[in-house]
Amino acid sequence: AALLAVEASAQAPLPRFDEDALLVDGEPFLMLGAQPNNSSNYAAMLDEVWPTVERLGANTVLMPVAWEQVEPEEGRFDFSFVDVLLDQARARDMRLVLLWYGTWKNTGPSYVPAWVKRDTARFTRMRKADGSAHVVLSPHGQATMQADARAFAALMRHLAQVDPQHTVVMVQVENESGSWGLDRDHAPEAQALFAGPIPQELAAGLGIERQSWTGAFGTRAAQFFNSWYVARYIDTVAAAGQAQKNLPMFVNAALGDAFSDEGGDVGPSGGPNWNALPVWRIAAPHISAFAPDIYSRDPAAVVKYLDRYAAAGPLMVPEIGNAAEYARFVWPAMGRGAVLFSPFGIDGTGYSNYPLGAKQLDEETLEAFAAPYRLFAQMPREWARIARDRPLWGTARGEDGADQTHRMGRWALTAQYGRWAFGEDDWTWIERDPHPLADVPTGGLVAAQLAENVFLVGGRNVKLRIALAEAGAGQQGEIIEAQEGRFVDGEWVMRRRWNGDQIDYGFNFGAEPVWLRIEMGVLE
Ligand code: N0T
Repeated sequence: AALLAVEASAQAPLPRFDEDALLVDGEPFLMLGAQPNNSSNYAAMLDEVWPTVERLGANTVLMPVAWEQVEPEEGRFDFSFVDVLLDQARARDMRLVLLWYGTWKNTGPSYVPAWVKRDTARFTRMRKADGSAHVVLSPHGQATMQADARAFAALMRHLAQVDPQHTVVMVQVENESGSWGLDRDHAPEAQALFAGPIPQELAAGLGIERQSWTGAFGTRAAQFFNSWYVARYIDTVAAAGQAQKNLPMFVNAALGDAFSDEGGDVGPSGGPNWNALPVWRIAAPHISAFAPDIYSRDPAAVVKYLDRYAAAGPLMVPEIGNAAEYARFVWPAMGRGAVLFSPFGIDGTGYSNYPLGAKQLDEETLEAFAAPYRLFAQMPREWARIARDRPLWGTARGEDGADQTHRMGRWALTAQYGRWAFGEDDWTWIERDPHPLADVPTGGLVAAQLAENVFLVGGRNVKLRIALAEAGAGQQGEIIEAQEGRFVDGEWVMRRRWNGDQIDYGFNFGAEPVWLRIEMGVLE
């Protein structure tokens, strides 16, 4: 029997993308992620990781594995941390996404082994225009690329041997690649490439004539030149890993301005910022997803980032600030079919990356993320299937807290924030205190249209109204019924009906998120 079990698990299908859905064990899967702080990737730290991850209710941990830790001396590999991590994750029924900290970590080489840092002749750094060194390793460094690819392939070979059940479902290759503070390498070899034409593959992929970099890209020439070579390099590393174990791989982006690249605020030059994705997609065919690291607290910018990255393939948010106000962005992310959402800095080490995230990861902050996670954790696979198959809408409270309306078929759905459950705004005959959340950046909902008149809605700290988008003469929308419940194995299971006060003034979602299945009708 034990042998049979091993054989069965050895045949577990590889995680893979099917269109924009992530299949794990052959079925759509939603990663409710938690990313610990940068230096928690040691066995001695894991006791300070799991309690916080579990408080969040995550089902997937995004954990760094650093080149320096797995290849401390050239050619000698040590995967003992990976083994401990796998054991402890399995004991908690947790999936893993490994983050390969190699050549680029927030662009810099901080996580490469000391033998790489010291040998600047073999492992070349970028050069500024005056010839001086920039700290970032050059994407033109063939020796660096081969060494990084070899180490990464060794990691993936190890996973092929020790993880037949695919506890590790995805791998992030490098971290926030590109270069801050320098647009491209100016070493002689790079100068020569930049003086030459763009690669034929790039011209063909973009459907343009082969021409000079500046002819093709104007003011973005240096950025896209760097993007091409960084992406080709990372694709080589990813391919070397996939030859050992063919897991889906992704890259993450330190983001520039959400709305425009005109001003040159594009994040680190060469990284997978949204404006460089057309170049990245051609250069890096082994990368399945391009993922935004979100540290903007401006809801309009967050939604813009989500739209841009959702348009470029499967949407994944491997990092978002861990302050409470970011938690509401889980709703617009899920409403765009996200397969991963993960706040950054989830552990009990006490480290805070404020002003990016929370000053302190206190109970109230954790609860802001844990509450929506409890909702999706009721049916992560059911939700992932619905998200793949049905029209969706997801929204979070904006800066001004104004109502938001979205049309789904014949229906207009409106989200309202900071309202008392009972009564209408224009009631003047009774006094009311302002709602305690009137000015608090919380609240949001996600809706899936299951059938023309049937919606599945989940939300928190939000009131939902549904009305006919265009009511004909004498027509009005009517609630046929609203059931709280969840899907189990594709079947809806009701817990209770909502009626009376619970729906007379909109569907009121409070602090504890629930799923509602709402059927509307037309009264005429
Ligand atoms: C993130 C995290 C971690 C001009 C920061 C964000 C993580 C990395 N970097 O805590 O280091 O490993 O991916 C960079 C945000 C830069 C904002 C600069 C605005």
